[in-house]
Amino acid sequence: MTKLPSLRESILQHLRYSFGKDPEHAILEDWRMAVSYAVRDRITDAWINATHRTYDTGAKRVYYLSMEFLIGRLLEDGIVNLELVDEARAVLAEFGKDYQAVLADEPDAALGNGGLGRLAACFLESLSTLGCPAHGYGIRYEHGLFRQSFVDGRQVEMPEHWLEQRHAWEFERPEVRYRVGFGGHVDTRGETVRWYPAEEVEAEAFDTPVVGWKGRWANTLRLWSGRAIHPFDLDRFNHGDYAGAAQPEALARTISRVLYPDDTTEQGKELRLKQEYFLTCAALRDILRRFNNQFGDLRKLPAKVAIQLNDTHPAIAGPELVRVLHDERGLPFDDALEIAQGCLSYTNHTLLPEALEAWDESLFGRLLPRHIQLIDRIDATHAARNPSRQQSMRADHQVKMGQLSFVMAHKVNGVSALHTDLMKSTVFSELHRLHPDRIVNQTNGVTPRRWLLGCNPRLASLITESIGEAWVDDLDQLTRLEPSVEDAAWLDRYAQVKRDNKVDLANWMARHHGVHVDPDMLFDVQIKRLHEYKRQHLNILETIALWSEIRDNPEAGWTPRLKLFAGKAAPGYFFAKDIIRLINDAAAVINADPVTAPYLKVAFLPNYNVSLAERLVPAADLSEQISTAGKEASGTGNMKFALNGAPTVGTLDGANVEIREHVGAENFFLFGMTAEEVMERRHVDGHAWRAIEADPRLRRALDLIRDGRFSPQDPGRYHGITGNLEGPDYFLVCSDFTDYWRAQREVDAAFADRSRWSRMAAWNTARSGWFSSDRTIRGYMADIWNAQSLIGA
Ligand code: F58
Repeated sequence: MTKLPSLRESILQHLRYSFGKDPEHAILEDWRMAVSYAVRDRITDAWINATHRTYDTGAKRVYYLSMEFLIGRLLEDGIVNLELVDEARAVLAEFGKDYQAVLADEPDAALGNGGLGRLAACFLESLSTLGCPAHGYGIRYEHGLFRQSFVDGRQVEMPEHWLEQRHAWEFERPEVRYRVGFGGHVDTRGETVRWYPAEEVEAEAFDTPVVGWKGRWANTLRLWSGRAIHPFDLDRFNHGDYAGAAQPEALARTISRVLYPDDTTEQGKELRLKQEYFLTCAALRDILRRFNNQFGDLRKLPAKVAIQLNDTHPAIAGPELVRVLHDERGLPFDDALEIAQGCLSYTNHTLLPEALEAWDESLFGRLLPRHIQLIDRIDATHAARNPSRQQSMRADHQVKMGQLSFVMAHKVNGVSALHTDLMKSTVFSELHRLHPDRIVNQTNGVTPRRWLLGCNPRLASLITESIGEAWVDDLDQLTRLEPSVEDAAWLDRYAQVKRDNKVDLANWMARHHGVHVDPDMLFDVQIKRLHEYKRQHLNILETIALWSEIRDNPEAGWTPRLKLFAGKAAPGYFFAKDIIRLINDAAAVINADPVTAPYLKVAFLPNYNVSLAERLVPAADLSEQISTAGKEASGTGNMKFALNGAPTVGTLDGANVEIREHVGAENFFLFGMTAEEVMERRHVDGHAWRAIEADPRLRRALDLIRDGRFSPQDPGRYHGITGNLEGPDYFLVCSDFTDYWRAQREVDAAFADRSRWSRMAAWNTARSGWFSSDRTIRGYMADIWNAQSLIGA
C-alpha cells in the first residue's frame, strides 16, 4: 500500500491535479471535492484491504437488498469515522474556508423515503464498523425523493437532482453490467424450461465504499443504473427519426430514473415492479458470479451467502434464485428451493394492510411469465408439505409478496419486540403456526457515529471527557455516565450542551427560514413522514387547544414552547397534505398572536431530509412519538432523540416500548391506548364523539378548525379533516387526545424545573446504548446470517 501524504497535502494535490485549481481560485465546490477525494483515498485503502481479507479467509458474505439507501451526505461521515475532524477543520481554516460550509455544500443523497431507507444506511455503516463482509445492493436513482417547499402553506413537490452536483463517492464500474429481461414467453420442452424475455435492459454497477469506525473496515454499496443494450438506433437516425433513435436509451434509463414516493398510479406500478426485478436480478447475478469465482459448488451457497430482503420489495429474489439454479444451472427444483431458502431472509417493516405488497397477477404474469409459474410451484410445494395450510400466496388474482417472502426465507424478522409479536398474531399468524421457529425479532438501531459523534459534537466531547472514547463503537458504555447524571456540576454542562445546540438551531432557522425563536423555549419536535397513523394531526390539535387555553388565561405560568414539525407527504396522499397545510395555516395565526407569543410558537420546516435531521435532533428537548399503538413498526427517530437527550412523549408503540424500558418510565412521558385497547376501541360505536363530548378542549380545537379560524378566506378547507376526526377516526386521534393533553402538561411541569429536566434528558442519553445499530447487526449476524466479523480475526 502506498503511503498517503498528509491530509493537507492530499487536499492541495487534489485541488491542483484533480480539479486544476490553486487555493486562490478554488470555489467552495472545488474545496469540497478536494477534501472528499483526500478522504476517499484513505477510505479506499481500507476498502481494498477488506476485500482482500474477505477473499483470503473465504468468509461468508452478507448481501443487503434494498430499494432504498437513505445515505444523506457522506463527507462528514468519512471524516468522523477516520477521526479527521480537527485536521480537516484546521486545513480549511488555514485557507479561510469554513468547515461547516464545505460539508453543507455536498448534495444530500435522498435515495429513500424514510425509516426503512435510513435503517439500511445505518446498517451498512455498522456492518463496516463490525468488520462483517457485506454489500448493499440498491438502485442508483437519478432523482431521489422529491424536494418539498410550501406555497401558501401547501406542499409543492419539485424534482430532486442530487447527481447534477459533483460528488466524490461513487466509482463507476462499466465492466460490471448485466442484462435484465422483461416480458416475452416461456418455452417448455420436457424438463427443460427457458424464459425468452421480449425486452432487455442493462444494469451497470456504481460502487460507493462505506467506511466503519476508525477506518478498520469498509464495505460496498453497489447501486445499479439502467442503460440500453443498444443505446442508439442508427437506422432510425439515418431515416431522420432523431427522437426515435434515442428512444431505447431513454426507455432503459427510465428504470432507474426516480425513487417511488410510495403512492402509485397503474402505470407507475408497472415501473415499480420493473425496478424491483431490475435490482434483484442484477444483484443475484453479481452474487452468483462472485460465488462461482471463489467457490463453485452451488450447494455451498447457503454457507457462503446470506441475502437479506429489506421488506418485500426485493421478494422476487426467491423465485429468481430458484429460476437461475433450476432452469439455468440444472439443479432439481427441490434442491434449488432448499438452497434459496438457506440463503434468504426477510425483514418486515409494516403491518399496515395497504402497505403490504400485492401485485395484480395479470401485470406480474406479463412482466415475469416464468416467475409466476415458479411462484405457483413454490406455493404448491409449500401447501403439499403443510396440509393444514389455508392461505395461498396467490389469492384474489394477486401475488402476495409478504407470503412469498415468508415462505422463501429461513428467518423472518420484525423490527421491534411489539411489532414482532403482532406479526405473529396478525398478518403472519398462519405461517407462524406452520413455522414456529422462523419469526425472530431484531429491534432496530441507529449508528452512533452519525447520530451522536457526527451530529452532536458537543455532547460527544462531554461524553468522551467523562468516560473515554470507547462508547463510539460500544454504546453500552454510556451507562458509565450514570454517576455523572447525579452530579449537579456535570448536569449543568450537559444542559449547556443542549442550550448551545438550541442556539445554533435558532440562528440557523432565523438565517435560512426567517423563523425567530427563543432558545429558552421547550423545543418540541415531530419530524417524520406525514401519515395519519403517525398522527401529526393529534399534535396540531393539542397545539390549537393549548393556544386557546393560553389566550383565555395568559398569566397562568405557561411553559414556553416551540412546536417544530418537518416531514414530507406522498404526493398523492391528499389527507396528509391537508394536515401539512393545516399546520402551516395554524402556525401563521398562532405566531401572529401577541397574547400567546411569549408562550407558543409553531414552525414547519420544509424539505425534511437526513441533513435536516442531523441539525434538529441535537437541539430537541422533547421527542414526539405519538403513533396509534400497533401501527409504527419500530421508529428510529425515537432512538436518535433519546440518545441525544430528548425525552419522549409517546404511546406504547414500536420501539417506544423498549426505549421506555431502557430509559426508565420516570424519564418518559407515556400516554394513550395500548395496541390491544386500540383494537377494542375501534369496535365501540361513536368512539370519536364520545371522546369529543367528554373533553371541551378537544371540542373547541375541532370547532376552531371547522369554523375556518385558520383559513378565514376558505372556511371549509379542513372539513375533510374535521369530518374524519368526528366520524370514523380510524387512528383514534380523538380517543387519545385527553391523555395526550395530560402528558403534555406533565412535560410543561417537568421542563419548568430545569435541573429535573436535565436529569431526565441525561438519563435518556445514559440508557440509550442498546439502540446502537451495532447491537442490531450483531443480532442479525448471530441469529439470521451466521456471519462472522473479520476484524482482528
Ligand atoms: C419504516 N417503514 C417503519 N417504509 O414505518 C418504521 O416504523 C421503522 O422504524 C422503519 O421502517 C425501519 O424499520 C418505512 O420507512 C417505507 O418508507 C416504505 C418504502 C416503500 C414504499 C412504502 C413506504
